[in-house]
Amino acid sequence: MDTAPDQPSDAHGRADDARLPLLTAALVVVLALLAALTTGHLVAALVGPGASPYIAVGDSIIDLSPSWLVEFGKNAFGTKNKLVLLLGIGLALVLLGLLAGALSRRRAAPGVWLIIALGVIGLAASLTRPELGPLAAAAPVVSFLTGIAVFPWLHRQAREARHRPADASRRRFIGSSLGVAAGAGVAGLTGQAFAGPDIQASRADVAPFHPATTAPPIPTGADFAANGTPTLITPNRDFYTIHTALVVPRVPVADWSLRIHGMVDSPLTLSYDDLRKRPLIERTLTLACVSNPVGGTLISTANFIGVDLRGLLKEAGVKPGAQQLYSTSHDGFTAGTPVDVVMEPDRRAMLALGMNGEPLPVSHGFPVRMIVPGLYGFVSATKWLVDLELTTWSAKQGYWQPRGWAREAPIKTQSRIDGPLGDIAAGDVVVAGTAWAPHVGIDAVEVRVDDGPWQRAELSTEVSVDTWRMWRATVRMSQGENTVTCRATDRTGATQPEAETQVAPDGATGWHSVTFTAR
Ligand SMILES: Nc1nc2c(c(=O)[nH]1)N[C@H]1C(S)=C(S)[C@@H](COP(=O)(O)O)O[C@H]1N2
Ligand SMILES: [Mo]
Repeated sequence: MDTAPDQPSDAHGRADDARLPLLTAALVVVLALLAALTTGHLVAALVGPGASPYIAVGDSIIDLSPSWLVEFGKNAFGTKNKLVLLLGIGLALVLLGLLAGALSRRRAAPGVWLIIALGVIGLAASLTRPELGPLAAAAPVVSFLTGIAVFPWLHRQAREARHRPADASRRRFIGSSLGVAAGAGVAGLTGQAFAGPDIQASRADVAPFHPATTAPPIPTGADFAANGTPTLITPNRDFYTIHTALVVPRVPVADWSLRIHGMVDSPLTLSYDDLRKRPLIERTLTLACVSNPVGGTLISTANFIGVDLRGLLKEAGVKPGAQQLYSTSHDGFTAGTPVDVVMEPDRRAMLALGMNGEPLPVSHGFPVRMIVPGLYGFVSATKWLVDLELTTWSAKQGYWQPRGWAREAPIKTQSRIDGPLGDIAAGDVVVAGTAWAPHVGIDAVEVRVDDGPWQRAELSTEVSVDTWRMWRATVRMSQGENTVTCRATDRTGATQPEAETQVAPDGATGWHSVTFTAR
């Protein structure tokens, strides 16, 4: 049989000979998608990493997901949830590729339609990302053009190879496929390597800081790290990290400015230098996440360097009636913070530029973030901060509020057991842990073994009411299982309630218990 390549299905209806094998057809679709996504990724390196169609679609899925799905993702996969999402999108694309391949064994049209549909989705995702300008459309457009060019081209070669299996057309198809795969690899890796501006250079440029007011040195006995607690100051690399962005925003100092506007007497636009020239202060502050379960580790402490937020807002002149300080990040995250809290004279809220002596790490909000002691991060700790608007509660909602989280969210008094780690022998055992009631202060921690009496723990030296506090106690453990429970009492005199609640809408309550097995 000798069928002309442009007339694959012969007059006798022997269509099977004319059809591409399923795997070949699917491979052609998947290769075209790969080429499309990687060239889009490469262009995104120039116009903004978030413009990469793959990333933009992932970010949009996060923002559009119902809150139960987001919670499920966090619970099921923890901090790996973003990786799972990206792999999930990849898997969905491969499955779509298989399907489109199955439909494109004879004609290229179904695959072309898939590429058009995905192109529209990628373009819509990039255009609706708050952090991306119109230029960002270049990434999905190039992506689409690559896909729409590569697919019919490879498809035609596959068909030709199918009809003249032994000749050069087969080698040509294999060569082209390998070429597309290699080109995609180079484009993807180059895009990854050169994504965005050199943010580490920008960080290095602004270091070091010379705060006019440094934080008091950490007193000895401020933690019980030897007994298993964290150190009072969390090293930057260990500081917990939470954000909705799939790709951490890279905002060089030169491109950064902050607008303070809305219900103010004189709106301000500040450059990084404007902030830096103000008297820099250093404060030791504990930051906690509302999603921290009882016993969880989404809490850390650092020496933040920056400017006093209250002072800045007083300069702008907050008008009466302003209820919330609505902060917006470069990537479109928003948070609403009560104005009366931020303006409390002793609240010590700040715009942080530095963290533990260095410029903010990129993942913690470089160049500038907000910190309000005593409030959960989702209503106060906006990273990559670019806009502060004084407004009313009814005018706007922060990112998490319509997703089932509270409007106002002071950090709840909590305590947790950290140690001992490792093997335990029956007898006297030192149990140690961490307690916190940021901006209120911890007055007591009690522990008990099983249903035994509560016993007062020793507290670490207090650094300030704005930092966590460690505790330790020697308890008697018997051979076998011992369930240790702890509870804290804060400076208002309130003891943590035993009743356990979920993290949503405004933070978990309940006592932390750990069962230790003693030899
Ligand atoms: N831009 C931006 N800022 C953000 C968030 C975010 O998703 N995007 N998450 C908030 C939440 S929920 C918390 S708990 C803190 C965490 O700050 P960290 O990552 O420095 O620990 O950042 C806050 N600021
Ligand atoms: Mo959070």
